Amino acid sequence: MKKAFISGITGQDGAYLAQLLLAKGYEVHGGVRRISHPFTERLNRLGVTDDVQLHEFDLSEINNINRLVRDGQYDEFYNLAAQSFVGSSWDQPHYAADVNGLGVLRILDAIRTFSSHTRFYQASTSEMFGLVHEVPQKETTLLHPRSPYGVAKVYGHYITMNYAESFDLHASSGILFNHESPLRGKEFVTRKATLALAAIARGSDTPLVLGNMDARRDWGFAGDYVDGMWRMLQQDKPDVYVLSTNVTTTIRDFVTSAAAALDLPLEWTGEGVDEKAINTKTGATVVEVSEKFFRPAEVDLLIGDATKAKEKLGWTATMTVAQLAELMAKSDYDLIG
Ligand code: NDP
Ligand code: GDR
Repeated sequence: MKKAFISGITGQDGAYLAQLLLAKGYEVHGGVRRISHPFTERLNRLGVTDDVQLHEFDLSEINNINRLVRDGQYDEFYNLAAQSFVGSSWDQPHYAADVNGLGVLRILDAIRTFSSHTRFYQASTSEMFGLVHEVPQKETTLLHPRSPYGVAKVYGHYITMNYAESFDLHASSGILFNHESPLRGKEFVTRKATLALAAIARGSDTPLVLGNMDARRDWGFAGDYVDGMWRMLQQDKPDVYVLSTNVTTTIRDFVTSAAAALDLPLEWTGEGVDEKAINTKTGATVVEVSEKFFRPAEVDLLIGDATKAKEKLGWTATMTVAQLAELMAKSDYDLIG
């Protein structure tokens, strides 16, 4: 039986990956932070809480990481933990650098020192591409991050490659484009939208208030992406792979699809902060725009080229963005009811 450790097991991807590895017969361990309220909500929703072994873990705590890696002697270590909300990284840039950057080094150094057979996966991100230098973006595209989050993740990405090259570790980095699900954090734009739209469909008259509607993202389903992570660690050699759907969509179009799935037909008027969406059946305002949700620097366009993952890993995304919007909107409708 293989033994895996998932940092960030309480997060969206951690929960789906735990479910996938359990189904493959792994012994699954995960890292959790001690907090003052229950932290297994997502694992509970997938029905796997009792099947995983949880350990106290924090990316900023080097001795804790050393002990876990030394004592665990894991076959695979998936580093999914991070300060993952881009918006917060301007408020807490030092924390983002420490956790998302140096935190990766702490794990790699522990593996190098105490458990060099452990295969390592680093959760890198399309946010590293930032300013658009090439379309679509692939493994070799110039990195130009636009947030403290993205800058810290670039360090994590390169230190993973460096430890693989320097110390012959099986350490791979997945550059994953946005992936969502009914378990997505409520502050991210897709889930924020589906929760608010579901409430409106259930009778609420509080509009959804968003920021930049013109940004474009390449959105896939999280369940597909954790399968890609696992495939990376089954290869003979470590490497870098992009996972994406190769389709890009504006925030506005995602919201329109999610609203349509809840029988809320939208008509958009105005521009910038004056833009809004009206329900064409009732005339009620469903979406408004506020300066408050714009970012100091924006990533305008993300669209990935996952050809390498398809050829080498046999991986492709299975869900379209319209299917994803519908899945999330209907799930939140049921959740609220
Ligand atoms: P989530 O925000 O859902 O989960 C983040 C996880 O990290 C949580 O389990 C959280 O724990 C944990 N965490 C945060 N800070 C620390 C810390 N200091 N020490 C230990 N654990 C910590 O993120 P996702 O599941 O969506 O993403 C997983 C990873 O993939 C992240 O690294 C993210 O940056 C990256 N990524 C995500 C993409 C996406 O579209 N989802 C795309 C590309 C990369 P707690 O529950 O206690 O807060
Ligand atoms: P992102 O996801 O920054 O791409 O990072 P998020 O959903 O937060 O933003 C996507 C885009 O939507 C615009 N936007 C808003 N975003 C939020 N959160 N709230 C709003 O009200 C709003 N209005 C417009 C943003 O400006 C942005 O352009 C996610 C995270 O999962 C990262 O951890 C991961 O690395 C990347 O995806 C790939």
